[in-house]
Parts: sequence; C-alpha cells; structure tokens
Amino acid sequence: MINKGLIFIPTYNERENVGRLIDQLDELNFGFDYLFIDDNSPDKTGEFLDQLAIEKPYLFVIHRLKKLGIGSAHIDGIEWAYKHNYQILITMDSDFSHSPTLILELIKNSEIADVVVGSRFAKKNSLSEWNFLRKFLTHLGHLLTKLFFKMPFDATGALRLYRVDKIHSDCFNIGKSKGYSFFFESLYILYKNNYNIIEIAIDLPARTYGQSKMKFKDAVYSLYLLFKMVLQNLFFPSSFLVYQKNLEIQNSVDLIDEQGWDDYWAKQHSINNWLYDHIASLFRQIFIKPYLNSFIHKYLPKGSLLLHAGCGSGQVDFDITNNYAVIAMDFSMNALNLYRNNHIRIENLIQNDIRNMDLENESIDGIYSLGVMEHFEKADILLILEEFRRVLKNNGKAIIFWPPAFGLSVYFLKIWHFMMNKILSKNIKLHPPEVSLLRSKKQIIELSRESGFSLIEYRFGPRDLFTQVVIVLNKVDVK
Ligand SMILES: Nc1nc2c(ncn2[C@@H]2O[C@H](COP(=O)(O)OP(=O)(O)O)[C@@H](O)[C@H]2O)c(=O)[nH]1
Ligand SMILES: [Mg+2]
Repeated sequence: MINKGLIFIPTYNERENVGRLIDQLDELNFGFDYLFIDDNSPDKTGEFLDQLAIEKPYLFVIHRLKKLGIGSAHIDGIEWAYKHNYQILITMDSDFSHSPTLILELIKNSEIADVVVGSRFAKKNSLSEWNFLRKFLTHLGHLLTKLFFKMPFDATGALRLYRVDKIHSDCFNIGKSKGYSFFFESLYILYKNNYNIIEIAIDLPARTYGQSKMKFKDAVYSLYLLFKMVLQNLFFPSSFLVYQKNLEIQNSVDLIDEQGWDDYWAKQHSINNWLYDHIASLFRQIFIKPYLNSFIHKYLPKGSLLLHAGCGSGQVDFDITNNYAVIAMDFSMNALNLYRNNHIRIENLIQNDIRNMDLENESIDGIYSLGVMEHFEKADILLILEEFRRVLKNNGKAIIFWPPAFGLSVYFLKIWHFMMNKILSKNIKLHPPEVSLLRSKKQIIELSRESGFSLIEYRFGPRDLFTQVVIVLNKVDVK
C-alpha cells in the first residue's frame, strides 16, 4: 500500500499558474505532499507559494538563488523525496500542460512498474496545440532516443512517477544534465539498470499562461549529450550502471595463479594497452555480444541457471545476466571485481579454478566460456570439460568460444605485437600465452568424445568476422 507520496513541481515565473494548479490538486485529494522548487522567479512565484504554504502544511517550497535549470531542479526534488522517505514521487510541469487528473492514472500503474511516464506519442494529435518547431523538436528527440538507445518510451517529457522506494538513489546521481536533457538521460539510466518502465498515453496542450523556458541552446546541448552518451555506451558501457557494490565474492584463498591472471586484470587500464583495450572492447560490444546472445537464446530457456566459466570482466554478457541467473566464476579476484562493476544482476560471484569448481553435481543448466580454452594444455582442457560435465544437468549445454589458429584475431594480435614490440620497442604482452588455439573440427570431435559430450554445433563464420569458433556441447547421459 502506498501511503507516502510527493508531487514535485519546478517553477520559474509561474505565478499565474501555481495557485490554480494547487487548487486543482487539492480537489483531487490524493493525500500527497507537494514540493515546489522555485529559482527566485522575478514574478515572485516563490513568495506567492510561501504564502500558500502557511495554510497548507503539506506544501513545501524550496528557494534557490537563481535559475539553475529544470534538470537540476528535478534532481534536487528527487533527492528531497529520498531524504524524506517517500514511496512514490510524481513530477510534472506547473503550466497545465500536464493535467492533474493524469496523476490518478500514474498512481494506478505504480503497482506494477518502477517508473511510469506520460507519453505524447501513444495517441494521435496529442501535441495539436504546439507550433511546428516545438513539434519537430519533440518528434526528433523521440526518434533519436528510440534509434540510439533502443528505448521505446517518450523520454523527454516531465510527467513521471518514480517508485523511490524501489529505485536505487544513485541512478539520479550519475547523470550530467542540468537542463532539459535531464529527462532522457535519467530515463536511459533507469532503463539500462533494468527498472520496469511503463507508459500512459497523454495529451499535451500548450501552456496556459506565460512562456516556455526552453531555449535553442537546450536543444543543441541535448543533441551533444545524446551523441556523447552513444559513444560512452560503446566504449564504457558500465558507466551507466548502478552496480551491486555489496554483492560479496566467494573467494578461495588456496588458488595458485600460475598464469598471472590477477596481474593481467590489474593492468587492464595501463596506458600502453589503452588503444588495444578500446579496440578490443568495441569489437566485443559490436560483434561478440550479439553473437553470444544468439547462442545462449538458441539453446537455453530464459531464467535458467548458467555458469560463466572464466568470466573475466564480463564485457559481453550484460544482456545475459539480465535474462538468466548467472554464476560468474574466475581465477582472479581483480576480474571478479570488474565483473561486478559491469553487471546489475548476478546470481553469485565465485573465485575458483574451473578445473576444480565449488559447485554441486548436476546443478547447472548451461555453461558459457569465452577465450578460456586456448590458455590451457590439452590435459587441463580435459579436466575442465570433466568438471563441466559433472556440474551440468543431464542435457545441459556448454557453449564455448574458442579462437582458432586460423582466426582473424590471431593475425591481428600478431601484427599488433609486432608493431608494439619490434617497431615501437615496447615490451608488451597483451595476455598470458595461448597454448591451445583450436586447430580443426576433428580435434573438437575427438575432445568431445573423450570428455563424454556430444558436439551439437560447430560454427566458424562471418558474424564475428571469423575470430571465434563456437562449439556447443550437449551432456548426454551415457550410462
Ligand atoms: N526551478 C526551475 N524551474 C524551471 C526552470 N526551467 C523551467 N522550469 C519549470 O519547469 C516546467 C516546465 O517548463 P516549460 O518552460 O513549461 O518547459 P516546456 O513545457 O518544455 O516548454 C515549468 O513548471 C517551469 O516553470 C528552471 O531553470 N528552474
Ligand atoms: Mg510547458
């Protein structure tokens, strides 16, 4: 049951509107508190609100010294809602472009959603009173946020409901916007963090009194921020995540790191490897991630329990952790720390040698592993597959990405090493040695037979630019 709600409204020169708006809100009798943040409006909206507040103990007014922007007002309003432990927060404009009667519908939907947004695109002609330029900007904003963020919502409107009792408050601290771009930036962060967002259809009449505070420079900044966010998402996808700082890593103290993996993960951001890291990361985002997704979805039903064996920093399985219960396992604590920062849902984080895992027999539905096998000798690969077989349920799948000696990335790496070490005379080693690059399909058929798996798919193709062989093994009970 919701018993503590706040309606937040920013104001700048809205004296003609606020009195009537408050009357209408009072009439609807939601029993919510109201918070106004006024930026020292020259028309004395702030003083007028103070007068009303004398008789209305549920009306709060914050005065800021000067016009600091609509986004910054929303951020302050949201922070105030968290500080005063409201369960839900509704935000709207003061100019009657958001009808107070819509609030009821926002509240109705808050039972099933974390965020409810008013959408001007769900109905035809919802912007009929607006001028051409404004309609154009609104539609352009919608088109771009849909196209670049794959976010199907009206992301630039201010009529929203937030379940502050369910949303991590850091979601509102990592954005950069002070102005109108706050709306799409904040919604994208919520979307990326997997909060459940739903829309209600609204009409948006033009404001009653006064004029819009939106300036041309707001549109230009929004466009700039949008492209910046697209790039940021490609190169640093985790920067929008509010991660599970508190999730504990189950560690094994007696591991011996023969191959130097902890050092490898500690050095991730060293300056020498900077360019390589970014090219590799971009490649993983664009090619490997959707490729991996396609295999996982093909062979494993959503929601099943998966093991990511040798998870590293987990740059490619963000979508998977959101749709499956994933146990991430790695040798290196540094890798597991990075993994935790890159994901918002993780079933468990375990430091283990994948040749000897602390997991129950037949407890896992599927395993995936990328760029791991090539670092082990054949005897160890057999030990790994034996462990996979032990922990997988009958009919469980192991999906393995294994770079072959004839793959393009191997040539690329050779050239890179040559350039760095011979031409630039830098002594660079990008990762521990690859002792077992895959050689042939025959090798895999033999390996799966020796380890008691049946090979159900072997793929080498253009979708990842011929860099990985993907092997899908099925555990069949041979008893
Ligand atoms: N506190 C504060 N409120 C603002 C600021 N800019 C706009 N607003 C308020 O935000 C709401 C929406 O602004 P408006 O000018 O109607 O934007 P539009 O509807 O997008 O044209 C109104 O209630 C404004 O008074 C600002 O810099 N500070
Ligand atoms: Mg308006």
